[in-house]
Amino acid sequence: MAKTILITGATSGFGKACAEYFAAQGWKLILTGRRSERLEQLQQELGGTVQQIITLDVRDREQVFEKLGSLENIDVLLNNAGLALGLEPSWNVDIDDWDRMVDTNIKGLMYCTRVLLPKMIKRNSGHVINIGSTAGSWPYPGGNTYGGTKAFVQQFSRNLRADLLGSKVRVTHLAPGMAESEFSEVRFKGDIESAAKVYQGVEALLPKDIAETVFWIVNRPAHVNINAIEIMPVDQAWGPLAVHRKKD
Ligand code: NDP
Ligand code: 8X3
Repeated sequence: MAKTILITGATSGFGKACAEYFAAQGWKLILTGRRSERLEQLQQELGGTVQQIITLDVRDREQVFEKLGSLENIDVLLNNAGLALGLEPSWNVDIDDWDRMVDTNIKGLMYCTRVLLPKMIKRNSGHVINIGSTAGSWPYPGGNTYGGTKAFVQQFSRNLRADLLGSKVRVTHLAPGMAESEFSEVRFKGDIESAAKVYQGVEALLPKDIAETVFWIVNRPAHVNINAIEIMPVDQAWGPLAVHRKKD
């Protein structure tokens, strides 16, 4: 029987690529995001595999519980909706940006997980995949709260596993590095030039790379839990620790 995946943030980037990939493999989809017109377009493109589209802002707790609370038989929850805003040093950031990242990347992911987990526990089956980031493990200037939110995703995923021991519900933390999507356009608030510079001369990951990885994760045998995967483009690696030297 076809399985069902619920994707948050299906209107762009990783979420959209996952919708397309899973649809092509015969999965049933529940697609969510704030931009209804994009969800409708995706539904038209993917046809009958789309069970439902749900316009949803994951930051709105009431909305999440109201719109997702009655869903049954979700095999996979892909907690993907998220964003980075700005690359300013912490003493100079717009505090509203920090709030939005916390509300989306942390609280939104918590709400979606909390509303769907009880039914997974009841069925003794299900899989929660949380999209983190290399920024959750590896600091960089301007990563401040974005990296902090993704560190939350990593530890929350581990703690979920601890809670779920004894059930057959699986949890995976997937942490990508640089990937070309609308991510940088959002980070730089529509400044397309700055966004394009991020990927200049680099063969970045593509959303499809993430979709293929998610598909692999969910298709491991039922007794296997992939705890965590970190994935980067070959063109990206860690730098040495930074040292500040006096100019004298
Ligand atoms: P995109 O900007 O292309 O997609 C982000 C998606 O998140 C959109 O579908 C957007 O939908 C959704 N979203 C954002 N805010 C909300 C909200 N409040 N409620 C519901 N949906 C929301 O970026 P990516 O595909 O690259 O990002 C997906 C995830 O991957 C994010 O969590 C990001 O942090 C993470 N990531 C990205 C990397 C990259 O380099 N691209 C690397 C590592 C991790 P809509 O606007 O319609 O609501
Ligand atoms: C996105 C990757 O390096 O821009 O999470 O933070 S990075």
